[in-house]
Amino acid sequence: MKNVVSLILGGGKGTRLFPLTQFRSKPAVPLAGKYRLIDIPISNCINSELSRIYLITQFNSVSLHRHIRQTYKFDSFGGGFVEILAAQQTMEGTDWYQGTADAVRKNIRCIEQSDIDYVLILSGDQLYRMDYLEMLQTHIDSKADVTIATVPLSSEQASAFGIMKVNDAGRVESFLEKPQTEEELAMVRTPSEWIDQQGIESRGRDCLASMGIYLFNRDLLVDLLKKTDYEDFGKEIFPMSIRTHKVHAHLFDGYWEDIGTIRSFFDANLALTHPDPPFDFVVEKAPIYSRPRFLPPTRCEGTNIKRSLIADGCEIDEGAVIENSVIGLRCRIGKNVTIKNSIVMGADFYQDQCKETADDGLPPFGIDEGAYIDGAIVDKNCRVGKNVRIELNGHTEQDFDHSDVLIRDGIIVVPKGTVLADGWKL
Ligand code: ADQ
Ligand code: ADP
Repeated sequence: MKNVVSLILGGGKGTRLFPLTQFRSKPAVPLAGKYRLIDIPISNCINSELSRIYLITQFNSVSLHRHIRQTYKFDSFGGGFVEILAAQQTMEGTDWYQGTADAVRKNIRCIEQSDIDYVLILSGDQLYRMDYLEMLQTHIDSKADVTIATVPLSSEQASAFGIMKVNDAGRVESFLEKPQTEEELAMVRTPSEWIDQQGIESRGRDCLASMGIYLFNRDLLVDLLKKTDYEDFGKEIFPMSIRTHKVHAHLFDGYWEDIGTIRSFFDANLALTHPDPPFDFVVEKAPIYSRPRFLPPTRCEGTNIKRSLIADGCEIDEGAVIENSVIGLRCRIGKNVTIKNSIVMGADFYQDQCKETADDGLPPFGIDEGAYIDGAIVDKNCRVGKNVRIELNGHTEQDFDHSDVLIRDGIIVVPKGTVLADGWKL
């Protein structure tokens, strides 16, 4: 589909994912032990035969740039590409992106090329599998100017999303970004009978949430961005354009998770360890791509592993117990270590291949003998010493605001590169 160009918005600050976003942008946050969040929308594009992809970034984007450069190389015959558009000073302006629409406006030249009819706008921080060609079909069939992908949610969940009300034909009649009160919500509810009539079981859900996935007719998008100074799609462009243009909804009822907070990130990762996970990486015709790293298989020595994902290149020693956890790349786990209900992201390199850290007297990279970890996210390149105990034990967020280790949304987070000496306890 050469007349569709995809723009992935990867430039949000990611403050609610702090400290995972302290040194990296949100789309570069590791997922499921060996992927990064950005692999999801890019793989969905490739699997939907959309291979002209721009990625808009602005914060901490070094590791994101490296990942994209090393992963997504298309052959020179198909015309596909993944190109990064970082915020930069130009002759026309020196501002950073002020919001999602502003980010697209500042890169408008990319979509003004003559052979583009449609622009697909995506978020860089969501976990879902979607065939965007089905959305394009809805868009063409309904002769829409803009189509918004939408998922049914209950009223309790609605305040975190853009909510829209549609008419019988699926045209959006009202749109409110993150309605906070019952009065606001009442203006944008869609009768659950309408959802049932579309062949999707409403199960009491009567709110249609925007998934942050938009398909625009190119000329309209260019026009809207040039003639207004609106900065945000949800807050400004949609509430305004539903009056003047044909905005349609494309209903989606698969698994879709916005990974915007530490809690949603933690829950989405651990859900992948279930025998019947809500998001399945194993779909032969629509794989999720990532960087080929050519790492050796993981070696386990008398380890007890239950309901867990173990990525490539790990070494796990005798007596270790791993339950309901995600263990990332190149992770070294010592003797008699226990890891439960946790995400351990692994390491960017093997310690013995790095001169600076090979013999510096600190605990080795990974999790050393006898350590106990329950309910935590241990970011990359951490060095957890012997018999360290990382567990909540009744502690709250405030108790540890100034410590090396933080508590966010009830989850312990050990930031990237933290060293915890032998015997350390929370
Ligand atoms: P939010 O997720 O709150 O709601 P936003 O913070 O604008 O919206 O983020 C959307 C995407 O744009 C993210 O991938 C983010 O990284 C990126 N982004 C944010 N600011 C940016 C900027 N200045 N420059 C470049 N990229 C930027 C949105 C919609 C809701 C919808 C939810 C669904 O506004 O209507 O329901 O997504 O998750
Ligand atoms: P991955 O995709 O496996 O997560 P990255 O491409 O993000 O890894 O690489 C992570 C970082 O680790 C890069 O900055 C890379 O240069 C660095 N790195 C890799 N090997 C070594 C090494 N032996 N010593 C120090 N840094 C290394």
